[in-house]
Amino acid sequence: MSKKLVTQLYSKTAPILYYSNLSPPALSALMVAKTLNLTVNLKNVNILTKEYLTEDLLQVNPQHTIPTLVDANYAIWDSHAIAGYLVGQYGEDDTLYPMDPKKRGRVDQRLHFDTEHLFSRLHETVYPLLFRGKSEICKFARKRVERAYMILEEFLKKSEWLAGDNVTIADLCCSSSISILDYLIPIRESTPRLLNYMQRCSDLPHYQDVVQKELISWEIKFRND
Ligand SMILES: N[C@@H](CCC(=O)N[C@@H](CS)C(=O)NCC(=O)O)C(=O)O
Repeated sequence: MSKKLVTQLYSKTAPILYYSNLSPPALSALMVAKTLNLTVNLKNVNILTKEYLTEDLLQVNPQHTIPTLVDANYAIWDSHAIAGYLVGQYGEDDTLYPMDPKKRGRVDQRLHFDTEHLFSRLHETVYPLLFRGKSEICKFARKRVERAYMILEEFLKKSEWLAGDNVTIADLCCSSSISILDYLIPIRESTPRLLNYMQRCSDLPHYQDVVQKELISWEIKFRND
């Protein structure tokens, strides 16, 4: 495929972010960039039509995953790796991704939890709805998501934010996965800390203009189908 991807908000020197508004990891990467006041050039990729298989992206990232960031001659992918890179490269300090090994270890653990539990459960929930013509979420997927909510509730008994007393990239990454999961399988009163946490996340700068805004795209997508 040789179709050129569309570039939006173009700035000559800013990093390029291969992006989709239906991709929670892409929302996380954008939220991290915005939190750092960093301008990125968005290249919108339609994941529903597998536009991620275009030559453009394959040359940069053979794994062809969204998000992918290209900063001059440096390319990096996986939202969590992008988040850590952006803080190291453009952050004024290490608040969002601490250098202290124990604090960083805690953040890294939550980022892996996002990959292993939140995103993978989101994938198994959404994939059948988007690509296999299913109209209902299967019981097994629902149970696994609810189990993930309970684990998050346990995390939040230890600290106000997912990896400590202040916001880190763990919150910026996990909250976008959780918000889409919550849209599909609502968080219940039985996990009050998680409900309260998501309320606080919704007050974070850029949560509204990145994640909340895109939840509307999700609603439109599912309403139209
Ligand atoms: N762990 C990755 C997951 C990325 C991912 O799987 N993104 C999906 C879109 S939400 C994608 O690119 N799918 C296309 C593909 O896997 O080829 C991350 O955090 O960036």
